Amino acid sequence: MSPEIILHHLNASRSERIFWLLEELSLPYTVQVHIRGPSRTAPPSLLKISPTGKAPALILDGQTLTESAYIIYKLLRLPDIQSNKDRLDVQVDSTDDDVFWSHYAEGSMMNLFQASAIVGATSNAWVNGMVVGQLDEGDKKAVQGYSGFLTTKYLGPQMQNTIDFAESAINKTQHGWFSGTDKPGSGDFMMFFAINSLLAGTRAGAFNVGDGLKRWYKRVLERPAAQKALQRIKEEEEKAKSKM
Ligand SMILES: N[C@@H](CCC(=O)N[C@@H](CS)C(=O)NCC(=O)O)C(=O)O
Repeated sequence: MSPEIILHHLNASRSERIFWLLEELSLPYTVQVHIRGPSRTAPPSLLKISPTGKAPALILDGQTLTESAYIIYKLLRLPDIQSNKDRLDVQVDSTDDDVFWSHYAEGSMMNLFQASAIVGATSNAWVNGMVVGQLDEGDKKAVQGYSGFLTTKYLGPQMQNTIDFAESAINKTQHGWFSGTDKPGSGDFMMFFAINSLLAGTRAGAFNVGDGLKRWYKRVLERPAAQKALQRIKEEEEKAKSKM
């Protein structure tokens, strides 16, 4: 019997990773969408579900799971998945490469990506008078100058380095998956969010993404499970927005 799964999703978030994996595993799931507020943070409804107030959160047979890498680990450890692992087109048992790329995705890429997004959003809010009231022109220039320095001179080059490192690594793989095998594994699911944002999301065109990562992304999007995942995200978000 399939476990009962509820995925708590925040629009434009790391939950994308979990949609893709759930579709690959053909596990039925329901979705609860939480829509970001004007400040781009999660609404209080997510904090009622998840102790961290962050997405994704997954309720698996009544147990609340957070941290996307842990959610992926728990889904891949489900007894039905373990007993079917040879028939699935997913690297179910994590390889060393999967573990490496899962850590890299969050610990090296996303921490810089997120820092840059936060600097961008908060400096705009300051300049627009939403934090300490209206600023005079000199203060606006100072906020813009410092945030511009942080995003373009400090965080930007480091973000580009993380992309270049992933590019060089994917080009060295035999099969073109971060798992190092001929199937996508936890490392691939974890890397999906950053690469999707670089090629089709909020960061599209902002960084130099090489052909190796573009090929990886194309291979992901050719998979029926990834297509179903993106379609489901779109439909669930539209349904939630229409009820607001
Ligand atoms: N390391 C966590 C990060 C979770 C996280 O930061 N999620 C973001 C969305 S991508 C979030 O919920 N942001 C809303 C907020 O911070 O208010 C994971 O991989 O699940």
